Amino acid sequence: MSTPLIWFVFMNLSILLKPGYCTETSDQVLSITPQTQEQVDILRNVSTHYETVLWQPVSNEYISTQVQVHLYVPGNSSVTVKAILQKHGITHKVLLANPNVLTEMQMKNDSTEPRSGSTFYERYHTLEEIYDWINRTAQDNPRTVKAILIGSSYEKRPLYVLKLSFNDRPNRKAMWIDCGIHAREWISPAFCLWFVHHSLSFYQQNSEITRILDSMDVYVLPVMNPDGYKYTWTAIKRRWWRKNRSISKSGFCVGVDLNRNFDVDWGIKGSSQNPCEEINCGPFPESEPEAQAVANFLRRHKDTVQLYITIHSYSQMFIFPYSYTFDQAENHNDLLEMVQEAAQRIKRYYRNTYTYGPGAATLYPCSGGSDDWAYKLGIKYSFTFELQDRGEYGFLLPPSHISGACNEALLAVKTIAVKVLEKTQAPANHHTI
Ligand code: 0X9
Ligand code: ZN
Repeated sequence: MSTPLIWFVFMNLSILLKPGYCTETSDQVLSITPQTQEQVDILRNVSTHYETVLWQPVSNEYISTQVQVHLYVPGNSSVTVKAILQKHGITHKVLLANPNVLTEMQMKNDSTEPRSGSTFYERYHTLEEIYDWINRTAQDNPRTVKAILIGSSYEKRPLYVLKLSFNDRPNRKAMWIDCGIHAREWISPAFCLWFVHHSLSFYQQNSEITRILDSMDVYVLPVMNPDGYKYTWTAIKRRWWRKNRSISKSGFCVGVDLNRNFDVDWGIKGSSQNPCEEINCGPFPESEPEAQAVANFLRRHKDTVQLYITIHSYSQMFIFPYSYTFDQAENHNDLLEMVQEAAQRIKRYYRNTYTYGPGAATLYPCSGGSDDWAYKLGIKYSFTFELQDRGEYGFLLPPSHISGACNEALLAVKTIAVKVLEKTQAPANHHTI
């Protein structure tokens, strides 16, 4: 070999061997749509036997033909996983080529960076920051906001609900919004903060929020799963945690899916008794202190709470009961009309698409969810919102998208709450002589 050729080979080798050069070794999120039952089986196998995380669907039992799967593949499994896919003719797209960069972007709290231009509500916050915000919000608004301690988490963190109450008319009705059941869905707590901020800033400025707050108290639980949320902030590889952090009896696995732990058809569909699984329903209904605290509070307030909304992500969907059965809810048409109107307004104002319908038929059949439980408790207007996006960034929605995602969801909450008022408020009292 001539000297220049040796140099050429050597120099290129040194580039190739540089750490991080080879994209095959970085973490990625793949999008795969299985075409046949054989491909479904292979994907199920890959997601259980290799170090991967299913972003969507949440559990491999929901993988089926023609349904998009979003699979997080860490760098060290990348070559093997892609080889298996290729061997079986399963094509994939790279959804996110560098999720770690996006994760860091979400964690970067550039409040000290004045040029960032984003407000407090346009950033994601650590659990400690959210607790501080809860305290500050209650302290700064003593006449309208109260922080109510409704219980504590498995790791003994407090569960605070903010009660927004703008007048003290007798027989006031109420609505409830909870966020952060699932730890990795960071846009959800961000929405609860956004909603409270909007309520406090636009009462008597925006007609819809004014009408709502004049007629209802609002209970907001910003983080239902504080232990899980905290955990997702502690290391990049923990960013995908979904459940709470309770240790199973065998001590072998951690975490119960709080949205499978409610006492409605508990443990039957779309859930697992295996504590190692993402959709573990726990040892018995309301076994988890977080679910029990919410259930106890709602049981105590069931005569006033008329509207229940629980905030999740991602996929842009408005879901209503039932998820545990394909039976139609008794007020199905009212619920459908409400979400349809919310989706139409979002389309009109923000040009974004939300799908909607009863959970079992629209998403998947599933027992133990908080929406069905609240509905069966008697809260006849009960919804699960799945916020942005539809998989472009998934759980890694950049901070610059928070305002868009939250404004859409806010419009939906207001649309539905106003409709609930129209359906439930007694018509003006005409005095007869
Ligand atoms: O599976 C869930 O808990 C929710 N989807 S998520 O991707 N955020 O995990 C949907 C819940 C819908 N309602 C019920 N299953 N009851
Ligand atoms: Zn969720």
